[in-house]
Amino acid sequence: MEKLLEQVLQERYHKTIREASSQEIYTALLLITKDKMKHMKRNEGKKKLYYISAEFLIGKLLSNNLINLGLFEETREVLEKNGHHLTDIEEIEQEPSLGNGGLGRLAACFLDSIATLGLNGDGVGLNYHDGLFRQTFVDHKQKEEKNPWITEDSWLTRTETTFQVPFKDFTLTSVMYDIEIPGYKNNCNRLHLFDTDTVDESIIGDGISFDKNDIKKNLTLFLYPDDSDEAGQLLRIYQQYFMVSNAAQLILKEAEDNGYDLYRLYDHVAIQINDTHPTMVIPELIRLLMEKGFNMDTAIDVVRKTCAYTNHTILAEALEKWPVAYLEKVVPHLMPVIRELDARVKKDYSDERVAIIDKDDRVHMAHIDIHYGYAVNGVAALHTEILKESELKPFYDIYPEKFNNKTNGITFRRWLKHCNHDLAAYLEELIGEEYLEDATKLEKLLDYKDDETVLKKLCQIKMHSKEELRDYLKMTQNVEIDPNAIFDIQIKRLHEYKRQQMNALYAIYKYKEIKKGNLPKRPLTMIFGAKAAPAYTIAKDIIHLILCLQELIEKDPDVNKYMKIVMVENYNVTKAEKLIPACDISEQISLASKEASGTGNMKFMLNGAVTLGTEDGANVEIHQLVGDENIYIFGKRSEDVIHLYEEETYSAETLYQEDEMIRELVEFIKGEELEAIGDMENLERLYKEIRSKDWFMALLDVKEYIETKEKMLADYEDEAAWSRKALVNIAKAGYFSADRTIAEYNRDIWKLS
Ligand code: NBG
Repeated sequence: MEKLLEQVLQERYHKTIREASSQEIYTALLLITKDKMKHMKRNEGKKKLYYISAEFLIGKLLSNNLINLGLFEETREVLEKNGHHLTDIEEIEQEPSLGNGGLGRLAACFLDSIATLGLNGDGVGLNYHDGLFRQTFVDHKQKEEKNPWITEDSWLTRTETTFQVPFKDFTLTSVMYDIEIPGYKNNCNRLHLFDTDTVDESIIGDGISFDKNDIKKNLTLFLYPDDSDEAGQLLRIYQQYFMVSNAAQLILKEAEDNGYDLYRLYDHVAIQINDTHPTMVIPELIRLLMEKGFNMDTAIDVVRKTCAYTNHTILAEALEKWPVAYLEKVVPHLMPVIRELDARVKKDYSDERVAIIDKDDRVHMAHIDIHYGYAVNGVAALHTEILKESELKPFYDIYPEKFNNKTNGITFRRWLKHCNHDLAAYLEELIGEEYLEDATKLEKLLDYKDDETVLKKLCQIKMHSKEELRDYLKMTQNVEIDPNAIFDIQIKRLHEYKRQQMNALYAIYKYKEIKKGNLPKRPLTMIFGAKAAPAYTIAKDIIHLILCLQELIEKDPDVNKYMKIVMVENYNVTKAEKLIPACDISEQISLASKEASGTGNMKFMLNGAVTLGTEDGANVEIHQLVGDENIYIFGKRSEDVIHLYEEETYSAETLYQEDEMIRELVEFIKGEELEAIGDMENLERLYKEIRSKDWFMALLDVKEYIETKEKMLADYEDEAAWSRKALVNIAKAGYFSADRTIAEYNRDIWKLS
């Protein structure tokens, strides 16, 4: 590495390693790594997976690529020797802004594991120039800015591959960009990101506003553009069709180039449809096969044996239903196929709930996937059960054999080895490096459960990570946090079902207690990180509440010694990598039944945080693995919650009226303390929402939540016992390796060699 780096820096900048700037070193390392990957062996096999996803939240790539290529340590040493730090070089890289939350990050972890397991599989998505958005806080409110991330030298490689994508009124020429995905000590796969040269970033005006009707110029500007009006919904359909038409054309081209028999496409191709965004790949493939001479029956049969669907949520709002009229406006050539798919379903099944086109003339995308794919999976055991027993029950009754569970996972290369260098190094010292390839080996750590030296050392490592986070937050946001405080962290998209508002009610409780003189033994630092969808008013009101509480507490000398709130700006993968190793308490407090899986919960556990959570998503499996001793569970169970929805008996107002403590907490939202800081319009709207609606039942669980958190804070004081909990969590995290998840997908669904 040293020679190469010297050489590239000389050629490009006429500088030595010592003389070069961080930017120059970053560029040189990028070029070197890219070139190495270009010449690496590809994963091959007679069958190939195409993982199609609207999001790939890949995070920064330099260090992870170096790790997977086995060059990380060496590079670090070379840099140190020459007066540089790899962490400074990492700062230069722009994080690709190609995802939103768990679903996108999962896709990225999966790409890493697919390559690591030596499987022949590529990702297919879109190259959004300005990503989701960059979040800033102005006057205690979220503001959205564009988030350009593509720099002159980047991980993207423009390829020669291009397709014609037909829409009703025009045809677009696509360009395929590739990002290399190296496996850990293994061959490379690729992520294909489609784009078009006509896109024009100069049409973006204030914030993230732009002309939604100018499709040629706006198509790949943003991920999830606002769809609260018709133009926005049409744009989403344009994006989705552009993504899947390119995918379908690429798949057929590669199959034909390999000389495969398209009538047996399913022997050579598996397509994973990641949530409903790529659903139109099904009618598009059918259409393209028919253009090649297939009859409808055969085309449907072949496609059905090729496509599999993953469901990531039971929230109705996220299950896409496009009006027929909109599809007619964008992709009229798909409608005959969709109508035929619908007619076949209606002929066989009279149950309206399984129809593709409903009586309001809307196309249910998930229904296409389930009828015309060969596998349907949920993302955690509980989630899959809920799909089978309630949300998708009518489908499960028809196709029990299609349903299966694939509990999510995370890549330990990024979420331990890279983000928590000290812990990874110590684990290596104790149990070797094997766990990076076989994560179940982490259980060897249990041998040290009662070893005082090990428990002490784990505490020291945590303390060091907390100090690093302190320095990082000082540098990036100019806030001061105290590493001796307990770090309680909730980082995830802002959504009422995730119940950040319940955590805010806890903050109010704590504030009031401290004001009353009930002082905690140790200070508490509550850290939040969350973006709210730009059109999701209540979510933005919750951010406003948290930011107001942050200031109230900060400015109150009676309180600020004992507690602190920090809302991290523009929460993203890079920030997660700094926050997770430093966490003591992992907040996983969604309303039971609503969080399909969660993957942050797994990352925290792996880094030795203890979960405070409901029996929801993968928390259930974490609980089973670590046992009652090593997790703090509270709140109503999913059966009870589902029952409450069915019976429509939940009343926030009753809880408010009947419980004085709840009433005081809720009243505080529009009380005089916050009035002095915040905007009453936002605070009152949120107050009303929680008091009279509370759709995700924060008031149902808030008291048990407060009690459980208080218990946890008390337990933290027994250092050895707490450290043992952390150790057990780390040791049991092996099950949540994405390598395990991917091995299961392959065994049960893809069947690649
Ligand atoms: C999210 C779920 C999470 C889950 C991820 C990955 C969507 C639509 N769903 O619980 O909310 O962990 O998917 O499966 O983003």
